[in-house]
Amino acid sequence: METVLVDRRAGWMVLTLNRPARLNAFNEEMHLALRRALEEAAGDAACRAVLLTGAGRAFCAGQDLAERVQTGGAPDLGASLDRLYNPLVRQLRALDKPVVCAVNGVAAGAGANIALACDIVLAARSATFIQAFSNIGLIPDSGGTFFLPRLIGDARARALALLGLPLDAATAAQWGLIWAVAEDEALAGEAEAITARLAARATHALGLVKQALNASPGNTLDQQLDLERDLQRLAGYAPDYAEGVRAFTQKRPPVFSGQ
Ligand code: T3D
Repeated sequence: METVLVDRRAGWMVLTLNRPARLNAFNEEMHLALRRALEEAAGDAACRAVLLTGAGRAFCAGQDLAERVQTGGAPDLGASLDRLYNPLVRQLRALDKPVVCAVNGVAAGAGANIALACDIVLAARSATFIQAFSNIGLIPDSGGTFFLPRLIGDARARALALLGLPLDAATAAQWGLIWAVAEDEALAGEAEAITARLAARATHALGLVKQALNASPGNTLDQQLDLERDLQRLAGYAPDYAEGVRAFTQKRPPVFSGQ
């Protein structure tokens, strides 16, 4: 069975984590399959947006703990982060096209934080987000200690990380952890509509938007203004900017090539 299903649509791709019996927990094979699929999306000019979701009743339950039952010496989890989780988070953030995450059910541990690494997160009303790490004696990884305080503030980040309790989707949206909630039966359709809309937009510019926002937390205002100048220069040279202005002045919808 494929651990990541790849479904090519007109201008975009759906990647579905596919280990439903284990709530799509990550084993090494699924890590590598997801990385390969994202590389393919990155290298394919015809793919202008990505939708990430899970098969079955969960989005992803984080690391497959069946692989971590200790039979001998303690594992080096730092090495696992270095080799598998951290490259995946970096890859999602660096992808120069938007990634939508449709959280179709529970997102726990690294599964929650990989969702947060995506650009737009839409969750089913029944979905929950669990910083499950401390429940098994670990700390939030896959960017959790970076994303959580920036998205929802230190007080809420601390409580989620220390208590390891589920956060329902409506509260996650209300707190600003995610973009929005959809009714369970509407989630796939709404996520697909968002992804298709993104795929028809000025892809090159959207990649630059990601770059600017990714850099923002570590920059001073002066540094960020300089970065905006540099990226806007690139955007201004691109064909889609010319098309955007032309379409505006001709009072018609733009037809972006993605360039
Ligand atoms: O190790 C490293 O490389 C370092 C990196 C670590 C990153 C991490 O993600 S650490 C955190 C790992 N994840 C967790 O601790 C979450 C564990 N799972 C849960 O807490 C619960 O399963 C959920 C809250 C996610 C869902 O609960 P519930 O009651 O809806 O389902 P369930 O009955 O617990 O699970 C259903 C099945 O999925 C069950 O299998 P079974 O009994 O039907 O054969 C369960 O064992 C399996 N499952 C769920 N999560 C995992 C899992 N199997 C392996 N690994 C899992 N993470």
